[in-house]
Amino acid sequence: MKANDANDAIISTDTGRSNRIPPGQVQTRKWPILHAGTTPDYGDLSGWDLYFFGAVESKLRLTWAEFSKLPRVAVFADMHCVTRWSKLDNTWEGVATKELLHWIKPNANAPFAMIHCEQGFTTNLPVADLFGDDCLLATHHNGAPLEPDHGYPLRLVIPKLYAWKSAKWVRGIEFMAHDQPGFWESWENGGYHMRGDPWVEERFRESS
Ligand SMILES: Nc1nc2c(c(=O)[nH]1)N[C@H]1C(S)=C(S)[C@@H](COP(=O)(O)O)O[C@H]1N2
Ligand SMILES: [Mo]
Repeated sequence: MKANDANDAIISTDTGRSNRIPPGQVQTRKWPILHAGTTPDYGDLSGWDLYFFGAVESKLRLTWAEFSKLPRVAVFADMHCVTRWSKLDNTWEGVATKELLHWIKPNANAPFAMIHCEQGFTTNLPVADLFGDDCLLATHHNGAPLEPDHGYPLRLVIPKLYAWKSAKWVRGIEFMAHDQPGFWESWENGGYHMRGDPWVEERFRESS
């Protein structure tokens, strides 16, 4: 899978702003690595799959070979971590989350999703945000395959929400009628926001 397999048109939404640094954030030139737990060690990807389940018309399990055949996009986007760094000018390549709607049909009464990753990491977000025009399941960053620490072989990228929603090492997407906290959203792990819009500083959940 070569970097230039992506469509020529690069999708970009938030980068058209005159100020690209959200309130309370500081620009970083480096690319920090941030996650709970350890970096999964993948051998070959023959046992890898991506599972769509929960409130969907029919469940779907894609192998790596099947996922690799899906049409690809490129997205130019900024990345904002709730710990206050922002990394601008990222070009991601992979499969648009919207592309998956050709294959799965989430129930209309299930407006929330839970992303499931290696080692039990989870994060929740609204389905409307998951299928945003600039959202993708990314395999490449700035022309190179993702480094293991940054999510190889596959990470979610949701540019319009804080980066903890951009889950690394994704293995499943669950559709839910009711919102549930994921890992960082749970009270034990900080009580981060159920949505997480950086432009209005949705950093933490309301504690009531
Ligand atoms: N599986 C997994 N994905 C994760 C996390 C994590 O703990 N586990 N942390 C999130 C957080 S808090 C941030 S800021 C970004 C950081 O991505 P990076 O390490 O590629 O910079 O990954 C997100 N994705
Ligand atoms: Mo983060």
